[in-house]
Formats: sequence, C-alpha cells, structure tokens
Amino acid sequence: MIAAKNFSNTLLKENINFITGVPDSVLKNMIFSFDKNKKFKHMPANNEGTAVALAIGHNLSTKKMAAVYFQNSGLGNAINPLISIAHQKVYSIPMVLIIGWRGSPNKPVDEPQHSVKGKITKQILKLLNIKYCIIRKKKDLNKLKDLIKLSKKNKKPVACLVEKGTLENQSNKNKKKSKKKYLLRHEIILDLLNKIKPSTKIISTTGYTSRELYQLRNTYNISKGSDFYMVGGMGHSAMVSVGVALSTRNEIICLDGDGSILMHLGSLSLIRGSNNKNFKHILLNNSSHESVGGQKTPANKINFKLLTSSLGYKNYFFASNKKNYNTNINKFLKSKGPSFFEIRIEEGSIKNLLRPNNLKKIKNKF
Ligand SMILES: Cc1ncc(C[n+]2csc(CCOP(=O)(O)OP(=O)(O)O)c2C)c(N)n1
Repeated sequence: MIAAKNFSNTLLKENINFITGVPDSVLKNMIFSFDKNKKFKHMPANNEGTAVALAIGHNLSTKKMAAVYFQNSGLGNAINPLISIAHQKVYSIPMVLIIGWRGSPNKPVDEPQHSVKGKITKQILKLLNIKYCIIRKKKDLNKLKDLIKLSKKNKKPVACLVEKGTLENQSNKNKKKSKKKYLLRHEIILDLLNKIKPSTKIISTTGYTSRELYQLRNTYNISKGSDFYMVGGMGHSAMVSVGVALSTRNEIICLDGDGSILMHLGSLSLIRGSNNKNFKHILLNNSSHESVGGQKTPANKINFKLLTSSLGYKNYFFASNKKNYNTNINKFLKSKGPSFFEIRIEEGSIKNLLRPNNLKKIKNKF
C-alpha cells in the first residue's frame, strides 16, 4: 500500500502543482490529499474530457504539465481532447494521467461494466500511444517519475494505473459530520416506489442511486413499474430517459445525481425540442460525488429553477425537508412534463448495498 502523500510528493518534486480530474473511489485518498496540501491548485472537473482540456490550457499558459485523475470508465470522455489536441502528432501537450483501474484482471470482478473496461484499459492506452506504468508499491513511483520526465521531454501525455486497494485507506479527517438536515436518498426512493403508477418506468443514475433503487425494490418486493439501472454511462441517464419517453406514453422518471447531471449538462438543451409530457426528472442533490468518496460538486450554488426553465422544462419543484417534499412530490407526479424536481438530500446511504446483476434480464423486463 502507498500513502497518498507519497504520490503527491512525486508530483511536487517534478514541479507539477496543477491538478484536475473527476473523482474515483480507488483514488479518493489521493484526491483529498490534493485539497489538504496548499502547494497544489486543485480544480475538480465535471467530466474527464473537461479535465484534459483544463490540463491543455494550463500547459498553454504556463508551459508546465498538469496531472489529471479519473476512473478508467472516464477514459472514453477523455479520448477526444487526448487524441485530437494533446497527441504528439497534433499539438503535443505533456500531462500525466492518474487512472483508477476498476476491473483490473488481477482483482475480483465487482460489476460487469468494470470488468469489460478493465480488460481493455491497457490496450486503449497503447492505441492512444500513451506510455503507462502500474503503481502497486512505493518503489513503482520511480517509474512514474521517469514517465513524467519522458512526458516533459517528448511533450506527450503519459499515464499510470492504480488498482483498488493500492492507496492507503485514511478517513477524510477534514470532513465534518453534519447534523441530518435534509432527507436521505433512500427515503425518497422508497416513497417514490410506493407512489408510481404500475406502468411507470424509472431510469436511475450511476452509483448509490441505482444500487439503492435495486435494493429497495428487492427488499420490499415492489413489482409496480420497472427500472433501468445506469450501472455505467455516468451522466447519460437523462438522455436515455428522453429517448425512452419519445416513443411511449408511459410515465418516465429519471432519478439523477448532481455529479451526473453536471457531467453532460449540455445535453439538457434537447429538452425543449423533445417536449415530452411524460418525462419527469428528479435531481437528488447532495452537492457531492457520494458514491466515490463524497468529493464536493458546485451543485448547491447552481440555480436549477432558472436553468431548467431556460432549457425548456415546463415545471420546477423544490424540496429541502419532509414537509415540502410531501407537498411537491404529489404535484410533480401529477404535472404535465417535462418537469424537474430538485430535492436537496443528505449524504448517507444504506449499508452493504447490493449491485444490480443479471443486467440483460433487467433490460428485458424493462
Ligand atoms: C464516466 C465516469 N466517470 C466517473 C465515474 C465514477 N463515478 C461513479 S458514481 C460517481 C459519482 C456520482 O455522483 P452523483 O451523480 O452526484 O451521485 P451520488 O454519488 O452523490 O449519489 C462517479 C464519479 C463513472 N462511473 N463514469
């Protein structure tokens, strides 16, 4: 195991102090260590492509290289600016990618989408002509140092892969435990399952939202309605929902997270054109990426009322406590869409969550 500070020190010694990225649970201790160390300028991004773009901009203005962290599932988002701008044969921009390697063939499989991406991650990097190393012990940080030097010399992106369990597990001591102020995600999901029509279809976002929906449906044996769990494809649950809603009269509810909605926010500009009366969009806003460690998002500073009305939603509802939730959930479910319901929620989820499995069966049932 490696202490997060060993990683940070390697970067600082190589004169890298601008860090950006999208959080991953495998890298969570390292990400918190960037916040704690004043020598770093840490700017979390909403999307892995955005993070690569920030690193390109940093290099253009300072000639220095940046470090970009993300989970390998985000490699797809990162590929466009990596190939079309940063590649050695295009603008030749150095940077170091720190990639959480979910589904590494050396680790037990947790979810099918991780296993698929994990198996081809090294090949993708090879195709991108990105030299990489695997960090398993402290000594491997020397390989990272050599790669960073190579990146500076040849002006090209390089990468390192970090498996689950490599970084020491320290608690985030800076994180204050707040008193319960808002509702919890699972309280809302259970209430929703009890209120939906038998024909309602729910599309739920990546992370704890899908896992809690799956678990509650099974624990309480609720057969009303059906679910499609976005186990991957983070940020795309709203557009999957719109795609479904366009060809059915059934009520379609998207259960979204703030990290997810921000990842591909631009896609919501399609709402006006789609004008789906049967589309209802719920934002479970805890202003954090809770499923991967609780790193903050700026969602509590965004005025979703103004935003969604300019995007073409017909109705906006808001709840921050049980009382206004109870009033507004009924109005929201009765409304003609596209409707948006922002619910401020507390961090906190059901312990020992199951992971949806038998995905093809779930799809066929949906
Ligand atoms: C493209 C991509 N990037 C990153 C991840 C890792 N990831 C899984 S869930 C999650 C956080 C989602 O945050 P939010 O939507 O706010 O929901 P919460 O976890 O707070 O319930 C992240 C970053 C991923 N699965 N896919």
